Amino acid sequence: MTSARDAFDVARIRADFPILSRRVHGKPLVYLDSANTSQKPQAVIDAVDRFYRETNANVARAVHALGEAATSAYESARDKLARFVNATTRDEVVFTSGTTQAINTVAYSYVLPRLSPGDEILVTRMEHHANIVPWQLVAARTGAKVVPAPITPSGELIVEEFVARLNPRVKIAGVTHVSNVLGTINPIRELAKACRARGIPLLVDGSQAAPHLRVDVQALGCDFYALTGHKLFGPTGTGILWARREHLAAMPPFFGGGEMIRTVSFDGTTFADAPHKFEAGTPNIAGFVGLGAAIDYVNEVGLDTIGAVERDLLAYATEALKSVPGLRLFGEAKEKAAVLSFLIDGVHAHDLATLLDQEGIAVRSGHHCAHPLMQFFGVPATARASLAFYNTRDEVDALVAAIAKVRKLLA
Ligand code: C6P
Repeated sequence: MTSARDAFDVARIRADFPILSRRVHGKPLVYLDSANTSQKPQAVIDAVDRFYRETNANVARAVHALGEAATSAYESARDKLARFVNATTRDEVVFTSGTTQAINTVAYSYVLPRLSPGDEILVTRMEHHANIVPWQLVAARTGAKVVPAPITPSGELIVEEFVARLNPRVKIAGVTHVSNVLGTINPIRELAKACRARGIPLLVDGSQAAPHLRVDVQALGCDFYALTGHKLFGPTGTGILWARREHLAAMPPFFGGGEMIRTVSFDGTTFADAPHKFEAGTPNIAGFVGLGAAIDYVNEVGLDTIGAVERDLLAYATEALKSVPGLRLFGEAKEKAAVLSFLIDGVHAHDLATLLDQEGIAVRSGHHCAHPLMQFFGVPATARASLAFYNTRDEVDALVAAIAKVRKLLA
């Protein structure tokens, strides 16, 4: 019997992504930076293009034909995202500009009113700044503090240590589903269960999980789930905050303006129900139409297939990189997504990335918006290759060959 992976036709998939056939510095592009932002299939580009050519109008405020068509296209993206994360209802899906806005919404609207001096917000040492800094900002206003749970040298969260820190002062916990630097997949169900048993809400940063894993917020048992559309093969400036209905109902709006109100007078304003009370102003309508198309595309390829293809690529790339002399790999969790951070002895990550770029290979170098994690490993930066289902073993080979070239030059 052929497996989903064997039946996978990567050439056909790659043909769906026009940018993958371009050349960079005269070489075929090898795009290994999908954790930063993913490339977009033609179906997404077409959906955005078609929206502007045929349907463009503002949403939720015009009764004319275009206004209704635009509203229906925009709201149908909400239905798709609600199904994608298995929300209980579509009203649990708040459109945001990305994960960053989603987490800030929870920080200011849910957590800030609940914080007192001495309270704590529990995160982990592997969080992206988007899941640290918003908490620090609200903590600074209230005399609360942000506490990190430790990780192992192989990049796994120490679950017992996380659970041990869930004391009554903790008003929320925030954990990344998948680390953008290490690829570690955190045991969200287990963490959610521990949080729930103590009445502590859990926010999950799903930025790096949603493009690779099946997300089921009900099965995960978390309270908030944030994701970003541009890593999910959709347009930039899109994302969602999923939250349990009861939380959204209890949260005051964070941003005020048009289309989030019920009535406004100088004596006071009443607000629309969730999710609209969190969506002030004209949203990124075409972006969400494009994100809806991206969800259709991902569903068509199938997350199980994507998972199988990427697991295979990760195993291949891990072995290949480990064979490079002087290469240090960061993040060897048992449960891991296709993200490989590394350093080569004697070579700065930025020099490595710059020279790889000359070979047409796009990797990211730097701190990856994870300073505390860099501090943990005692390095200022790493190089990072992040893979998607449109990558190939040949591209991994090209990376390894280019690293060998750089080593000869610099190490
Ligand atoms: N990580 C990376 O190269 P926004 O910018 O809001 O779409 O996503 C922020 C964000 C939040 N959490 C995690 C785990 C992330 O990885 C990111 C974005 C990119 O790793 C850019 S720093």
